[in-house]
Amino acid sequence: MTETVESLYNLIDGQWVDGEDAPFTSDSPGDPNVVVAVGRRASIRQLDAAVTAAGRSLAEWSRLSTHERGGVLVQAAGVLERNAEEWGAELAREEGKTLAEGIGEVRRAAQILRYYGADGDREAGEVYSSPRKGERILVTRKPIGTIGVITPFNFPIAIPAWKIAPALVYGNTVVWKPAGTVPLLAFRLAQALTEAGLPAGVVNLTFGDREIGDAIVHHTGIDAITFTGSTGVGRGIAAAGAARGVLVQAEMGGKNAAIVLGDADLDLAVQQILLGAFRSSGQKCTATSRLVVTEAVADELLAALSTAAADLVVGDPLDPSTEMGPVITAPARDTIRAGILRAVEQGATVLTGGDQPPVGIPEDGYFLSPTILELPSTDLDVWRDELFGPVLAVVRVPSVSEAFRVAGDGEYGLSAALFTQDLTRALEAVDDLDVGILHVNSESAGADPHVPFGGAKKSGYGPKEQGRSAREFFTHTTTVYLRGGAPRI
Ligand code: UN1
Repeated sequence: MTETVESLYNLIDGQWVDGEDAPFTSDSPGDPNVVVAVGRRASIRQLDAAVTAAGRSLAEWSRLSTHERGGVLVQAAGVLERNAEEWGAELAREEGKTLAEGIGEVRRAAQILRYYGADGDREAGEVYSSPRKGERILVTRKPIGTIGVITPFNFPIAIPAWKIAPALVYGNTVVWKPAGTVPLLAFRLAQALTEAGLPAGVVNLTFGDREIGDAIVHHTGIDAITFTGSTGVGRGIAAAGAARGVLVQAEMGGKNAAIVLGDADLDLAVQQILLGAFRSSGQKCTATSRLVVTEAVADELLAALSTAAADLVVGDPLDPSTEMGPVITAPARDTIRAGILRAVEQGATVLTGGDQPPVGIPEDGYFLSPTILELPSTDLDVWRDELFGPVLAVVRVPSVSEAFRVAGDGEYGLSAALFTQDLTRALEAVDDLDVGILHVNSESAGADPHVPFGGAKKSGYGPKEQGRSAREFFTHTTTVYLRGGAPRI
């Protein structure tokens, strides 16, 4: 990995161009004095040019076969794989997750590109019988048009890949605004796609803040919007899309519970809950931020979990021995600290961690300690509010039915992790928990590209992501009544 400051450019109509708006710098949350990359934001005029280019390139791109489009994605996967170590280190430096997670994420993005690259080999629609003799009814899929893609900081390359890859393979074109905190990794993905031979204008990358995001959402040349990020912003985009009559896919918050029943394998539960709650410093929409434990095993589980959390090595994300890096920004750190303090004021007991950074950590970075809070009831704000940090709120419950009830309490329903060895209980949870993703005996985070990803209740809006759901969102259907002329008598 180089220590040089990278200069970044917007990608508009196949050209790498300097933005016409204000300059930006990307710093390292582990040491904000380190500048990772610099560039300039796109102007509204440039955003307009990006949308025009995406619209213009649509005809040619959508007319290629899915094999040709998929071939570009597979090539781009190869570029990511070749650069995984270097770009993974850049990811750790720019976003703050550990080196292993950074490299893992670049490889995951490659896997996503490969998966969608092969999607041309899968079924392209359906064939139905007809009530009329000599006729078949086909349902074929077509691209929607130009997709506005707005992505968050926490998976700076995997989430863009899992939105852009299906958009492209189904024949759409893209105008993409990444989170302002992780421009370097966005630039890397755009580089990989261009190096793989993506035609000019098919993916346009525009750096910017809220103004560029709003311009994408409201632009009449944008035919659908896919967004991952905060609930407030997602709902605004959903409303704006509805007003324009365009589809929105919004993947938003979560307040995901791990539920540990009396018969659970407690060693496994501790190990998995640690991963779910503290990997990426808890900055995943799928992170475990609630723990519901039945009384019978509560003391044993909490003692083991608190010790293990306190032992996690917090520090420089680029040091291979680090197990948890910083959070993304100073305001994020301050919000999380305030949330911890408020929980304590409202009666929570700190089992480990707390609002102070761990000792011996560079004070400049945005570090927090892995924190576990035991709550006297579910009335505390920390039970409901998504803090998006390394904070796990715990309640004890007397029974399995109460466990399921409190785990699902509130407006979110993204994922849950159930720890039990009883298949009957696991099947009850499938019915009783109103979540989009249920893990039985594994952590609440994690997602494979071939199966639907998204939440129940207010965690998501519109069609889910991934697998066949991605096809639902990124295509529309034409129903073809097909007859070969007069039926034979
Ligand atoms: C994962 O759990 O590995 O923003 C992926 C997020 C989700 C992706 C989670 N959209 O955290």
